[in-house]
Amino acid sequence: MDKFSKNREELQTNGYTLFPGLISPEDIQKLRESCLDYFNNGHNFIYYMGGKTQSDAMSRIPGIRFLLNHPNIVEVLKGCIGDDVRFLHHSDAHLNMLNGWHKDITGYVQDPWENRSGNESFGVYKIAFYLQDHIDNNNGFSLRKGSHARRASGIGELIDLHTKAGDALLFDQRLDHVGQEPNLFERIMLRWGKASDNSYGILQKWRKFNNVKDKMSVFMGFGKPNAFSDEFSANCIARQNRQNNVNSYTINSEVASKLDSIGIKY
Ligand SMILES: O=C(O)CCC(=O)C(=O)O
Repeated sequence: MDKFSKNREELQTNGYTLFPGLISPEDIQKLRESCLDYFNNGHNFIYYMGGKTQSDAMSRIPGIRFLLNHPNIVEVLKGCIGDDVRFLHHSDAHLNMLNGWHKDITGYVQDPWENRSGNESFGVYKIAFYLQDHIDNNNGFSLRKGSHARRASGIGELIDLHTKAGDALLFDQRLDHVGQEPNLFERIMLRWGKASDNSYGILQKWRKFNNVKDKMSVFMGFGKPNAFSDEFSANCIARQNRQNNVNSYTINSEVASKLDSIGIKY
């Protein structure tokens, strides 16, 4: 038994594990300020699902990079995934994004349940930080317990996590999950504004009118050093490049040096 035995067991059995208060209120404040400043003044984000999103966020938003070599986060990643955990070049920051139930792995790894030669076992994870409390609302993260172990969707006990700012959630990217689901009005607006940012302004007014707090989050992808992770990483980089409207990706030098400093390969 070690400090993370229970978390590894939960990750394997339930597909997720939670670390309450892993980062401090000061860290949350720094993340909130950096993300808000970026989304209010940055030019590279895209309008997506009623909100704003930035792919490859670690390269684009310098103020959030401290997460990469944050001692508590590094300890959790190494303790749960392994000392040889890899950064998979995947990071996203979101503001007020809506979405529906999905498995993140869909479209990134051809068959995440197959037994690969060499007995490689799947191990592609996300670590997620919600930058506000979700204790009294259902707009944070909901999931189907154990659904990472099944190809079919929609199976497993429904859990609404109700995280607090500062909690970290580590989950298997095969897990069925959802953030804030759009209601009928929001669905109509999303459909109407699909090809543009037309719906953004109206949806933000709608949030204010209904007293729904802003929602921000930061996600990073890490995995075991194997072919599943390589496949995920390559497809994720391609998706990020498409969203960022660039043809190629090179790891940001500060991102690389932070990872080098704590011995995480990429
Ligand atoms: O919007 C959220 O809170 C969840 C985001 C999500 O599901 C994702 O990035 O895959």
